[in-house]
Amino acid sequence: MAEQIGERMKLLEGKKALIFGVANQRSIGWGIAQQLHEHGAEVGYSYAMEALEKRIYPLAEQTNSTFVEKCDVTSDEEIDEVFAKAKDHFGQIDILVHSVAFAKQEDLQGRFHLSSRDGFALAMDISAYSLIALSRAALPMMPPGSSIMAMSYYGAEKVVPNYNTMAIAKSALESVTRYLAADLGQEGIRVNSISAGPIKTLAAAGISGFRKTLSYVGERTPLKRNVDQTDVGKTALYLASDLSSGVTGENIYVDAGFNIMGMHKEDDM
Ligand code: NAD
Ligand code: 0WE
Repeated sequence: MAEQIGERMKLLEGKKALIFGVANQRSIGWGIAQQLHEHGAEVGYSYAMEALEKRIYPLAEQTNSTFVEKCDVTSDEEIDEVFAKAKDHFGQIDILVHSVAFAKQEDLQGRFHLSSRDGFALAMDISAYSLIALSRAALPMMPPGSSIMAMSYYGAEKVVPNYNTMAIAKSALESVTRYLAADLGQEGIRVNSISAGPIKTLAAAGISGFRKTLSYVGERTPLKRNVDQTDVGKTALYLASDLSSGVTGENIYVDAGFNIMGMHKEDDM
């Protein structure tokens, strides 16, 4: 199908995208990168730690990308640097993808009331505040019609056991999305989030009982399956493109319909 898309029909021809949060070939950010690239966008990558650099280069090559730069989103200096380099390389940014989250291992399990102050602050900084910081840095380079997007999860809205501190950070992220959408609308910039169903990635691998979560959810979605990086990538393509020109401040579920269910006929009562 992709081969049949003529140059003329490509949705993102001439667009420049900068993606934060590709760690490896399983990353949701990589699923997004592939869709954006397939539809003609030029893609740049930013990674958190030196250790990830060698993993990203071969991926970047697959999308003909030469922009791969380190940026720990907790550092204002590193954010300024990566956007200065992006300005030199791309001139402008039409698409900004935030696919970054972190909470301490101990904040993703156990009793919620034991959540620590510093763990809460760290998760909020990396997973929610960073969307504000990256958007501010990108703003001078973003022409009208540009699109910003972030990745969220159902735990932001309903209680998911063990998601704990990360859930509060995702609630904040979704709220940040709305406030940025309201503020940046005057520049013609749209800001949305995608709430993805559980997907086996590096971040998910670090979570005890994640396989159980996957099978539980997969049996209970209307589509009777889990979603994958390509499902998310295709909605990201819609949000990045002019197809979503009238959509901002939204949270779009890409979860095979899990969030609409109130009870599950699979459960014993
Ligand atoms: P991933 O591990 O591939 O991606 C997470 C990324 O966050 C990594 O690239 C990591 O380097 C980056 N990161 C962490 N701390 C950072 C920092 N200080 N500075 C810069 N980058 C930093 O896992 P993923 O599942 O692809 O996660 C991507 C996004 O999708 C996250 O926001 C996650 O919460 C969200 N999400 C994941 C799932 C899932 O089930 N996998 C579901 C819904 C939403
Ligand atoms: O957002 C996430 C997870 C993000 C994440 C993952 C890790 C693991 C390694 C953030 N920080 C860390 N810190 C680490 O040290 N998801 C949506 C995936 C996820 O995480 C869960 C889930 C699901 C789904 C945690 C508990 C319950 C369900």
